[in-house]
Amino acid sequence: MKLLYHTLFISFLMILTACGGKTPTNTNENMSTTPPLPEFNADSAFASIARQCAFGPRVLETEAHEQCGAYIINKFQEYGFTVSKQEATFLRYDGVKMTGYNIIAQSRPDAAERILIAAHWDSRPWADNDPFESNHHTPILGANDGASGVAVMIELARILHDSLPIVGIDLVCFDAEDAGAPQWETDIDDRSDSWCLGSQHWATHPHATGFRFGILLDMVGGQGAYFYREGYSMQYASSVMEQVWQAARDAGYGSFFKNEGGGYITDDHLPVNRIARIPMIDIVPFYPTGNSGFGPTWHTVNDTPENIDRNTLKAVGQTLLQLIYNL
Ligand code: AHN
Ligand code: ZN
Repeated sequence: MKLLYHTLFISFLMILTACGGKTPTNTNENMSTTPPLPEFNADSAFASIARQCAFGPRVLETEAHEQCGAYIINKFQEYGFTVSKQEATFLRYDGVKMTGYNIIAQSRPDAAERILIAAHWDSRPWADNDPFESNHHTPILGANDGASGVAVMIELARILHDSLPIVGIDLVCFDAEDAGAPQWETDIDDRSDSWCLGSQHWATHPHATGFRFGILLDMVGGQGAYFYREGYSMQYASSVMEQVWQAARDAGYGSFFKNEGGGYITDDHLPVNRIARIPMIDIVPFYPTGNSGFGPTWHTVNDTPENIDRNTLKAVGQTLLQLIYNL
């Protein structure tokens, strides 16, 4: 008994020390604990990347695209999100009309205040940045370019389900981001509008109002990835960028997020900023050296699950949880 009291007393002293040595005046205030931040599971996110890629390249109007769409919808529904399909006809750079759909998953669909998190779910029909020209017309698996962002959102949905924030969270998978004019088409002067067709459609037909801000996830699973301050994100949503970079530091992943600029990227956040007027940043890697600014596997047949780095997924996913649970 004496030993127990002794131990309790030592414990009490340790708690006091942990509180900075201040004598507690209000037990409630001092004992109240913020619940620990849930852990983003990078293995689950990786498994989702593998699942999406197993269907094959997610090119519009293919069986793989359709099957993967069903998988994504199913997952969000399993985690209690309200899911809808936003169908559209897209006009590709070469004049070919293609049908597809954005996938919209909402928590608390009636909440007036909302956060938008998005990624594209289609994959590029051509590996036009592959070192081998013979691969240029091969569709890519897009493990990093497409599946990684969707996988992070699915893992977020799994976690959020257990403890829904008051603010509504809208996870939007944009279609038809990655069918922009291929590099071999050299006589197109303005190719920027040929990308991001699903987000262009969404920005003119948003499914909800009340968005405080948005975060786009693009290629968030690459090896050696660092996220720089992308130009349009700085231009349209610098305060969102500050919040996210701060959350990264708070979560212990600040080293992945650089303070230098990373160029201007035409991506799904651009129509959201310009047309829907929602301040949205792009978490997109920048590789200062190499065959592309987006890393060695970008738009090559090597954009496969084995070239994904779980540490990158974890850094981004844990940062998002840090942000969401401290809004
Ligand atoms: C451009 O290359 C102009 N934008 C890149 C957008 C993109 C493609 N993100 C993923 N794939
Ligand atoms: Zn791409």
